[in-house]
Amino acid sequence: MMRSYINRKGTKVVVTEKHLDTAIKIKEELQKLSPTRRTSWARHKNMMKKEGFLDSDTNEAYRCLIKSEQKERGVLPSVNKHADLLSDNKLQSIKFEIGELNSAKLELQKQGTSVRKLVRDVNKDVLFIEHIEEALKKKDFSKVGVFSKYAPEKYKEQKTMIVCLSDIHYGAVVNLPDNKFNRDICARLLNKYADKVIATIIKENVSSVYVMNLGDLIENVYMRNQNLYNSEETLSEQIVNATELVIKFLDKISAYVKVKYSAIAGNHDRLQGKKDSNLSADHAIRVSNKIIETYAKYSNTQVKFVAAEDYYHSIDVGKYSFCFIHGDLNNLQKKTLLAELSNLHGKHFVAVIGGHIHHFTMLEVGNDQYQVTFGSIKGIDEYSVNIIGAKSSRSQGVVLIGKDGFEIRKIGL
Ligand SMILES: [Mn+2]
Repeated sequence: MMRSYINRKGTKVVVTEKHLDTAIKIKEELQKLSPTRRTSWARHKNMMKKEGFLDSDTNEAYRCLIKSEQKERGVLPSVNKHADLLSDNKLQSIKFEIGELNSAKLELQKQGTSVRKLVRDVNKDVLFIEHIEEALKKKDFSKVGVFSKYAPEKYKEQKTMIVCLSDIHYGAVVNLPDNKFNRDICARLLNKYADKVIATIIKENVSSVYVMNLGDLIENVYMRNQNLYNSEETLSEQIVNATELVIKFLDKISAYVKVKYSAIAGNHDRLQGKKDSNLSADHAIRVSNKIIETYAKYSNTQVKFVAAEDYYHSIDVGKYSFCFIHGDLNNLQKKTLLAELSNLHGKHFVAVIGGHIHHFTMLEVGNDQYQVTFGSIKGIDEYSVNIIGAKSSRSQGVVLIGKDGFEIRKIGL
């Protein structure tokens, strides 16, 4: 069937199948470049021209035609199909657009700045919230784990465990000989971590778990210019989908013990890349926390959400106080940090625990007092290899607390 639309002059314009193919692909590519998946139709028309289609338009009738055609075709093309189209040189205009983004550093920075400005504007925009709502509608939070799989032994000392989640970087794509990472691998690793946590719960007779998220939940698409090319999904999708993985993680553990959850923000969670220009509380964790809080409130889960400050949290277990930070705003290798944070918050911390540097370190800075960094879920990336020159294994970490002591433990993944 030939498809057509009415142009501005009131003339009926018949378009070919090939026109529609190309128009849809270009629309999708443009949407990928936009944080709210909006299409710039003026740009679309220009790119269509470059592809040799002079009969496209920017008016409502044309936009409706493309939209209905997309709907009719049902499925949105996969990422692979996009890649095919690009590698087959089928869409020169898209290659040109991306090439333009890639080519000059100056141009890139200019693009980056305008993208960041857009993000800032968009954050205040109701569209961002709509997009989150849209992404959330597809989720099913009604299936909640059953709290019956395990009972701690009564005659043994029952322990508490703080389970840290750090530097998940959901949405990052890494393809190095030493490390592969994407959303599927991310989901598998979190599942594996949950299994290890459950094994520890049973082995150590743990009766309650506090899951502490140390930040960098998402990779973010606006951190560094390169992130445009090494990440998948839009910002809002990353937040929603990463949060869903956290909920699955909490859900799985909460089938064994009661679970509390708190989260603080890392540098990658900032909705504006540069730390000095970012509003102090404008971060992905705020959105993610709201989702988890709502989930905990309205489902009959054993998970309890506990609000933390944006960049700091403390947990008291028995006589011990633990301090949590992401690690980008403080230097965890500086031996006076624990004392400084204790002073600042008026608590005698036995340990300050962070992430950020993506590998496990433990520094004893006093009598049984520690400064600790736990590793990442993401593992090494091009950035850490080329720029920082650091390599490290994937790991997370837990703190086991009993009556007479605590143990900080690295969990390899
Ligand atoms: Mn990180």
